Amino acid sequence: MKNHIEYNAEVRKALDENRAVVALESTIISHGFNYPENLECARTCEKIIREEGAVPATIGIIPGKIKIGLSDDEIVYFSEHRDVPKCSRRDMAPIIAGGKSYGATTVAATMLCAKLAGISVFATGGIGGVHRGAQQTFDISADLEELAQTAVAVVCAGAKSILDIPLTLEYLETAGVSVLGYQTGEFPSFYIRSSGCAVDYRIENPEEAARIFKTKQELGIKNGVLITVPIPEKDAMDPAYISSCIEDALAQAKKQGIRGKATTPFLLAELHEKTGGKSVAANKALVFNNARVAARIAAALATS
Ligand code: PSU
Ligand code: MN
Repeated sequence: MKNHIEYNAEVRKALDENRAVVALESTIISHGFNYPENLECARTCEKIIREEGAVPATIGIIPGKIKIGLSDDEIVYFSEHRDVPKCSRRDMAPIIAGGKSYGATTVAATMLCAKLAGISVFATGGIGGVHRGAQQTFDISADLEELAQTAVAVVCAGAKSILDIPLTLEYLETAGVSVLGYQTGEFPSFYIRSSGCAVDYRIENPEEAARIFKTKQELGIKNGVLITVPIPEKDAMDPAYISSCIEDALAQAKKQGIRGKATTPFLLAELHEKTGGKSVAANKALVFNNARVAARIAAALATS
């Protein structure tokens, strides 16, 4: 049976030797930032993971297959082409079978690919979640369903308050996903460190995260673990300011009738524009911080 996966040599070797590997997504490259910040961000994440002694594996779809560990040229392609389709779980088979298109993998699709490749730790910025107004729109990110069924530890800065955070946490509770706070008791909300919502468990260091993930595996619990890391204090934005920008972005989305998979990229782009780049700086800082924490967790897992 075809497994549809191509590995870069460095990642393949690290996996064979049971060394620390950290997965990274490609939707954040094609749809999360503009060029050239997206390229700089993707390269810097890889560099940070290497500095910590782990191997980065940026994941995306190249024509006809999943690539585990995009080459630098491929990363350049994803950053220069904002028309690469955003690819979640439901898009994987059609895009790969079609054999022609690249695909920028979301958190959900990247988790799926990481699991297929035997990678346990994945760093990103923020996860998708339950959108505000989901009672009417049914807009709930496939990222949550993926966390419900795929055994990967996702390191993120929580979720943006473009989402309904209390409902997102309710969903994760129903799905049986352990939500951990890395040196915090509060679920972080991306640009700011707080959300007013508690996490299930506070952890203090990478070893604790690794121990929890390993225990979950030993117990045969098949779902993911969410490790939430607050943005570093010095990079956090002013809560009142960002919250008013988010309200504006949501109003704009409603006015323009933005729906479905376009919603999250639209809201991100609106925020980037409204804050005149301030949100981009914060976004980069938190992604880099998550990459570092994820590399340390992967290292702790590899030696446990
Ligand atoms: N949240 C962010 N930045 C992002 C995304 C989410 O702060 O780039 C991306 C991730 O790839 C995530 C996807 O998996 O958006 C969620 O999209 P949707 O809400 O359509 O499931
Ligand atoms: Mn959606």
